[in-house]
Amino acid sequence: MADLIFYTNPQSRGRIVRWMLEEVGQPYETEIIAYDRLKSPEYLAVNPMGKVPAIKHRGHVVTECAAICAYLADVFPQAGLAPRDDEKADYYRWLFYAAGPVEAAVSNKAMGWEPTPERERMFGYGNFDKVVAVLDELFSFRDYVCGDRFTAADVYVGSHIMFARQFDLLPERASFNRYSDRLRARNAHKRATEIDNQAQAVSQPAAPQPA
Ligand SMILES: N[C@@H](CCC(=O)N[C@@H](CS)C(=O)NCC(=O)O)C(=O)O
Repeated sequence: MADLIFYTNPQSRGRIVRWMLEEVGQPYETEIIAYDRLKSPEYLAVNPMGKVPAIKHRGHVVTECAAICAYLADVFPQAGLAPRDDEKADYYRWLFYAAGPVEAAVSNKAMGWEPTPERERMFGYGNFDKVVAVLDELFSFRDYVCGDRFTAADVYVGSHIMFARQFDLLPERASFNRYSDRLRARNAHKRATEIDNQAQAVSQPAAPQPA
């Protein structure tokens, strides 16, 4: 069995972890889990949430994309994706900001729901417009989460911005476009996209055309 196993489905947030794995550049084995197998006893033994992605590294399971990105950056320091001491404040701050407020604000908005102004204080993200404005300001003044250097936090924060923009769940901003272009230009991002697109094509072959 490989040291590092990646459980994913190409049509999922697993794409975030695929990109991270390609950035890390260590060998890994992929197990594609079809959506109808996510709640099987075998997969629930890996992730009791029955969700992808997950990784198993030397027998230890890690779930949650943000945790997986941070874990891989830590255990493979040679990839240079973990933060230096002077980058840790930004790294953790924005990684958790994306996993908490951004994820909640975007998914609630996608469902057509927002807290009323009186209830905003109960929600970790306050309101969607505020979350967008804070992200926009962040990337208006820096190239990457930690300033001028790409880290694992960019894989996660950048994926949220790119996925949300792709489905029009975030408004267009020049800062988001510049940041996304910078990230899409990375070889590891291109490789990861290609691998997952191919896996998706295999799992969903085109319907036969009528004669
Ligand atoms: N908080 C998790 C979310 C994982 C998640 O929701 N995965 C979705 C696909 S994007 C899934 O497995 N859905 C299948 C299901 O819930 O049955 C993470 O960040 O990894």
